Amino acid sequence: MADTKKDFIDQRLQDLNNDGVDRRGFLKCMAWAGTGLVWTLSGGVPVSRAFAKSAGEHADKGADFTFVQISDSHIGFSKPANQDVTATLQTAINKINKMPNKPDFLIHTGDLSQLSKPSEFDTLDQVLRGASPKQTYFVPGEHDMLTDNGEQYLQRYGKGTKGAGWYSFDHKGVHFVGLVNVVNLKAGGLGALGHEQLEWLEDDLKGRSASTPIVLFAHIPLWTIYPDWGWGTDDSEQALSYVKRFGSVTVLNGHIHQVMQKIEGKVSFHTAMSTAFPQPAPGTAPSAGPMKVPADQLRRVLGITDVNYLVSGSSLAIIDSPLDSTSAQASGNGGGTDTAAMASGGAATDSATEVKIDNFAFTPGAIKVKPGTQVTWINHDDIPHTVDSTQGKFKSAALDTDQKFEYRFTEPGEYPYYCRLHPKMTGSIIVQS
Ligand SMILES: [Cu+2]
Repeated sequence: MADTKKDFIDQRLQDLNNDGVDRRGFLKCMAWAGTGLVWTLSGGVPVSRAFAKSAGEHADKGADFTFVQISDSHIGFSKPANQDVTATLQTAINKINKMPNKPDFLIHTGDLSQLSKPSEFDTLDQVLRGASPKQTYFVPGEHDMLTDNGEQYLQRYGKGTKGAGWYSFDHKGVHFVGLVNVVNLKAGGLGALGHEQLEWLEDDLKGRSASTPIVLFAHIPLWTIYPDWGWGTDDSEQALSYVKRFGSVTVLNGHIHQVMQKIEGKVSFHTAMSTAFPQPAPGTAPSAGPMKVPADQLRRVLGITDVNYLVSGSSLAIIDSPLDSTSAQASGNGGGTDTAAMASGGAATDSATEVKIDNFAFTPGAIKVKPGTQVTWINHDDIPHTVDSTQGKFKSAALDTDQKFEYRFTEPGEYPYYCRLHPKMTGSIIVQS
């Protein structure tokens, strides 16, 4: 595992050093400072770029239309990584409003809120009401489904959608599909679309001409970026098989709070930055999670104050020094446990009754207890987690920082559990007399 991580980082550094020259089928990670992605469609082919440094530069001459992707606003988050996420979202909207060519609409790729609270959704709505594009298309992130399995999200943002909120629409000859991959996640797995949605997608695309440009968007990446951190979707291969025959396919995601891009044949994959806080690059920290950077750097990793950009062909190019963003990570999510060691460790033999949730892991991962023991889980992360029995025997609410969940085990047996928001997080309680 450590070697894979090291290879990945080596590969990444090599990519960053190759002057942004893109190669087909080559995974490419970019330290890109931009808070939203502007998509320009010319002749049906989407071209992305970061916000212009000053309005008037690169004014999208001759474009069919433009739209802007924003993501991961996490309204309600107030931890050290960014204590005012509403202000940084507002800055993003201000920039959008100053664009010389007004975008036709916005796409928000999920994690609108931090804890699915009505007040958080209200704040988001209020900020978006000030955006010059009056239409925003949403898909939910796992943070938008915390309290009620997404019912409130559907009421507010999912009118006329199917299932957990998936839908499609056409705009000036381009077919857009919003997909939901954050519900019914299985222990140990990644994001998932599920059978019903896949059937619907196949049907939705069936009658369309192969020359129709297709844009798919979802919260969790629809390509495998880093499975150790759950950055991928279990059944995305099947979804992508339905778009193979199309001449131009663009896949947009959020969730990982940094920009990555991959081009595979006629399909190009892009992730967007967060308007709220950055996350570490894959494998460069003990876990995913909010990354604290020095205050004077925050707006740079969110890309608000000083965005430069280059357009090369249909791909984004690195527009800020990647070494700067690497050094910012050094002050990040450190001080954590060694997840690799933990994953390989067996059951602890003591009768500990407390399980820590830290750096996206349950510690200890497995414990043995006597019947009648009450086990307490405490979340030490800046991100909510849950404790869900894989066998349906217990289920916590979303636990915010420092919140606890307790469960008393009476019957001998093995009780595996996981976090339903981050199903890669698993643990087990073994009850033995
Ligand atoms: Cu979790």
